[in-house]
Amino acid sequence: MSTLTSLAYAAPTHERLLIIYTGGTIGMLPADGGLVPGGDFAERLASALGQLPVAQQQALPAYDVISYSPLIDSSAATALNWQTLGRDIAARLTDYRGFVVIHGTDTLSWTAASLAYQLQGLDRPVVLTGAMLPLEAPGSDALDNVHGALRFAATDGLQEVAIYFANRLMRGVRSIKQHSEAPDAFTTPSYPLLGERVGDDFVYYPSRGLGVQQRGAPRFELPDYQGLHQGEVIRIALWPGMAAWQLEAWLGDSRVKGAVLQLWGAGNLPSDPALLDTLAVASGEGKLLTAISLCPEGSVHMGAYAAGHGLAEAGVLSGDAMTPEAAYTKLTHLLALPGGLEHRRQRFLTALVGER
Ligand code: ASN
Repeated sequence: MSTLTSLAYAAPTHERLLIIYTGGTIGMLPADGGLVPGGDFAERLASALGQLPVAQQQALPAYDVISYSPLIDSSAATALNWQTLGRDIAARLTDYRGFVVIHGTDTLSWTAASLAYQLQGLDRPVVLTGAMLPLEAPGSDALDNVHGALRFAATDGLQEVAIYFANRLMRGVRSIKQHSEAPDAFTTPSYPLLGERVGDDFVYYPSRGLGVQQRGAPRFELPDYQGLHQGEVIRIALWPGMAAWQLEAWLGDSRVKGAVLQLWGAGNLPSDPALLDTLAVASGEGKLLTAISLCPEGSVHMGAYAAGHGLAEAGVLSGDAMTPEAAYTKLTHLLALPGGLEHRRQRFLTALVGER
């Protein structure tokens, strides 16, 4: 981590935001082999924000900036990057009124989901954003996205990890990246927007926020994700004709501790009993298995069809309407915490941060 830079005017830190710059297209600059994460983000951001109309500049909260080192393309992120962010935010929590994480879009929703589990009971905003085009590129979405993220990160009442992108504030643990090019690259398939930009106003809908749904003192869980960042949790998406030996090749590996299975529709498997046997063996070995749908919208209802019956008996936990991100990071999180299989299974089925 490097330089801390402050906006020109002084404000006590508890009235300020902390911006954590981790990399991503938003800050990238052209190099020989293509775009690479660029430095001097605080200065570049200040000059971009200086292009906003004066009234909007005046409405901006004061902020400090931290830049991570190395800056990464978020396609390189692992659970250890999620852990670093969780710990850095937790360590500075009461120093700042809110946090903005500047992140690459490829895995932004994964980081947001992980942070939600780490920062349970959060009492202030943590808003992640990024951009589809670099800050200085013509027609870039970067300035609009950071502007909105700053405004929402200074919003009283927002008490959770959220994503701000293309005028929309979304629950982090309910979001997915849905488009590889369009500016509105993120969506929340199974939860309404937490807020949105309407003209020059940034409107938060508190009745949809976590603050009113489940509250208590912050009860952060910051376990060590070491040992869970090199493929120990896997994600398997079905395809027509998937064979049991293929499932076995993934789940039979002793390094694998958990798996997200993406099944057909409402939670159906091909009718090969050997597939269910393979799942039963893996869960019998103590592996944490969950099923979600391949469809981005809707839930799994294990057992609604004969083709999905038997999953629960094989020890597979219903992931309901959870996103792959929410299910995967939750498995990682629960596996990193102390506790036995039954405790983990119970917690998986419990809504911890509005993820299900
Ligand atoms: N590859 C980039 C990243 O995730 C994509 C982006 O930020 N738009 O870092």
